[in-house]
Parts: sequence; structure tokens; C-alpha cells
Amino acid sequence: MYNQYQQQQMMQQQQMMQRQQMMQQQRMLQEQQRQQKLLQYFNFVDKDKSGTIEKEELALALKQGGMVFSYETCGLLIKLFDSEKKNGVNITEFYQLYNFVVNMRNSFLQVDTDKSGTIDANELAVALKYSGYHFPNNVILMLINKFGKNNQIKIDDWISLCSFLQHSRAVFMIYDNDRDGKVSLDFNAFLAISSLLK
Ligand SMILES: [Ca+2]
Ligand SMILES: [Ca+2]
Repeated sequence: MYNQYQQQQMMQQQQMMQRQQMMQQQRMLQEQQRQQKLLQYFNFVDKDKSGTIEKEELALALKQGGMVFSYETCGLLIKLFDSEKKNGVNITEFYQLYNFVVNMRNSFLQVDTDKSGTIDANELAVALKYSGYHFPNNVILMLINKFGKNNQIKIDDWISLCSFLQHSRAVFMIYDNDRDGKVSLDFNAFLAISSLLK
């Protein structure tokens, strides 16, 4: 026979297990609902019912979400996440892409400290420094000229710029074996790098 203390302990354990089970069921239900919503949204965005989201569909979806992106940027985003090379993203890739865009929008809002709706050279310099890039002024200006218009970076320019930096860094790392932040290149390696950055 169990004494009173043991009985109490057993009851507490049972209650704890029940609570854990309930929480697990709740999490599963939430996940199912999330998946369902995502599927609904995906089907809504996939206007031509091809099973993938193409750049025109993405541009429309983002516009409806209050973000006006050029076809060029949407094409770039699709390329970044289209692991099956279908010129469109499937539902899993779309989910990753959408999260990426939301994160980029949040970082854009943070970087645009004067809330002008665009990022200028000063704001860019500060943001890049925080991200670990210590560029001199001429590089900052080069980036602004390449990606922005009238010395200002808009949200879709911001995504192009960040993708470019991320990709360039990854390619650079391939050649910077000793991780000293420098590479020496012969012409063959230079060509290889140029083609990787295309
Ligand atoms: Ca489609
Ligand atoms: Ca600004």
C-alpha cells in the first residue's frame, strides 16, 4: 500500500504528465493551423496554379502586403530560394523566402534611423559596421551608386545589396583559406570568382 505522501507524489506526476500532453497537443494543433494558413496563402498567391510562385506572382503578393518590389528584385529572391531550379519557389521555399523578406524589412526599418523611408550613405555605413563590414567611404558610395538611386537605398535595393554582400562574402571565403581577410589571385582564379559572382 502507498502512504499519503507517495499518493500525493503520484497524483502530482500524473497531473504534470497530463499538462505536458495537453501542451504538446496544443503545439501540434497550432503547427497544423500554421501549415494550413500557409497552404491557403500559397494557393492564393499561386495565381496560375503551377505549384510554384514565379516572380510576377511574388511581386503581386508583396505589393498586397504593402511592399512594392521590382520584378528584378523578385527574380533575385526567387533565384536565392529556388533550390530545384524551376524559376519559381515551392511552398517550403516560399515560406523561407517570405521569412527572409520580413527579416529584411525589419532590418531596413532599423537601419533607416531617421525614418525617411530610404537608407542614405551615413545610415548604410553604420549598419554595415554593425554587421562586421568596415568599409571605407569610397566603398560605401560605390555600393550606394550601384544599388540605389539618387544616393538613396529603397527596400528592394536593400535586399539586392544584402544578397550581394552575403554572396560575395561566401565566394571570398572559398579563396581565403587561412581566414586572414586577404586573397591573392592569378587570372584564372579571378575569372572563376567573376563567374561565381554573376
Ligand atoms: Ca505559379
Ligand atoms: Ca533614412
